[in-house]
Parts: sequence; structure tokens; C-alpha cells
Amino acid sequence: MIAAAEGHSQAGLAMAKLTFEVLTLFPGILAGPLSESMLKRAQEKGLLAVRLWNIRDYTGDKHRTADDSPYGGEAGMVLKPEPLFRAVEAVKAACPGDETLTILLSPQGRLFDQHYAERLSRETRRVILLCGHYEAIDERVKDAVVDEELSLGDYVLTGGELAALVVIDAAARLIPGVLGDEESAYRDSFGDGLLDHPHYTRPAEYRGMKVPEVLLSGNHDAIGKWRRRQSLRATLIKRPDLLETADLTDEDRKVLQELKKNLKL
Ligand code: 4F9
Repeated sequence: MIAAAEGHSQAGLAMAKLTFEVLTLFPGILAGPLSESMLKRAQEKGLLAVRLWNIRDYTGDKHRTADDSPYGGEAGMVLKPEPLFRAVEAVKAACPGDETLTILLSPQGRLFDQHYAERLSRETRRVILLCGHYEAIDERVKDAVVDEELSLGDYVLTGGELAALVVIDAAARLIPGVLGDEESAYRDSFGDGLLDHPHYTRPAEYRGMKVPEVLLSGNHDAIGKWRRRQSLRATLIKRPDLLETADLTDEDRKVLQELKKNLKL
């Protein structure tokens, strides 16, 4: 559909488009994943835009040096401030007047989660994702350029690139129109803060293992109850911490009490 590719719905109304400007020393790390599957389709549909900027293009010397040893002496290298300041300025110069949100991917950031992904999917500002590599980036970049520091979890990667991809992917699938109608239901899997229930497809029996009877019953009320119960059960067993913030009904709490009794928890 040509209209969609131009970022407009058939009715001629402008569609929301989420735009990422990724600053990295290794754009090749992101290029492959961005050209496959849903991320590729989202860009083709005009719902997502991702531009890759090579930080090395904004170095100042003939050796294109992006890092240097730390003041105070310690192991590792630090990304120099000049190329990062200049790269961010180049992004902003390429879209004068546009509002931006600059996010640094780092283990020192606040934890990324589904709520963050949902908010990001509705972001109207251009999102600048800053990927560090090596051990650290000069603190002055954080002070003067970065709005938010974002972490995937308590571990260290070789750089922020894979984290940036995770953030782009999690937000992109929540943009209306990116997933087909059939797939959109899956959006809710984490939406209420519970783990997903089990899924089955044909055959109804495989190597002696049967699909739960209720799923073949056609009784949608019973199926809904079974799925909810399975979600609660999986969450209780594998991630009980999630139950403290999950969106629970009185019926859910009754089911949980019963599950706890049965599981002797
Ligand atoms: C970024 C780790 C986000 C976890 C960036 C090294 C990182 C990271 N979450 N590790 N550079």
C-alpha cells in the first residue's frame, strides 16, 4: 500500500511514526536485525524509521580516534566526548526544530520493561539512542547530552548496540499496525503483568502427549478461565515477584490462594 509507505493512512490522516537515530561505532551490528522480519516490515509500512550514525565519522583527527585512556588511571578505555557531542549535534542539525529524547544504553540506567516499551512506542519526539562501546563514555556526555540512561538488566555487554536493538524491537511491535490483527492479542501477554499461558496447535495428540481437553471444547468462557489460571500458575511458580504489581481481580486472588494450597507454597 503506497499511502502507508508514505506514512499516511488510506483516509489521508498522518500515522504515528516512531523514529530512532542510533549513534554507534558499529552500525553493522544493527543493520542485519533491522532488515529482517517485523522490524523490516514496520519500516516499509512507514510506522518505524531507524537511522544509523557512525560515531567515528565525527572524530576530529586523521586516525579517527574515538576512545582514550581514563584520567586517574585504571584499566580500559573511555569514549571521548568530542565525537559524541558532534554526532548528536549532527543528528539534531539533520532535523531542525524536531524535539528529541536522548537515551544512553548502559548498565547504570533504570531498568527497561514492558511499561517503558509502551511509553516509547507512543513517543512523538525523535529518539536518539547512544551506544557506548569499550568500558565507558566520558561523563560530560551524560551531563550535557543524555536525557535518560537505560539498562536491560544487571549484566555488562560489549556495547550498547544489542541493547538498542532490544529497545527498538520491543517498542516497534507495540506501534499500532505493526503486528497483524491476529498477532496483536499477544501484546497483552505481559500487558497485565503476568506470564503467558501455554499454547498448543495441531495435532491434538503428539507422541502420546495430549492437548488439554478444554482447548478443544469450543467453550470460550471455560478456555478464558483456563488460560487465566495457567498464567497465574506460571507466574506464581516462576516469577512470584510479578504478582505484587500485576493487575489482579478478586477472582484471580481466589485462584491464587487455591493454587498456593495445591502447590503447598
Ligand atoms: C546496556 C548493558 C544496557 C545492559 C552497554 C555495555 C548495557 C551495556 N543494558 N553494556 N555497554
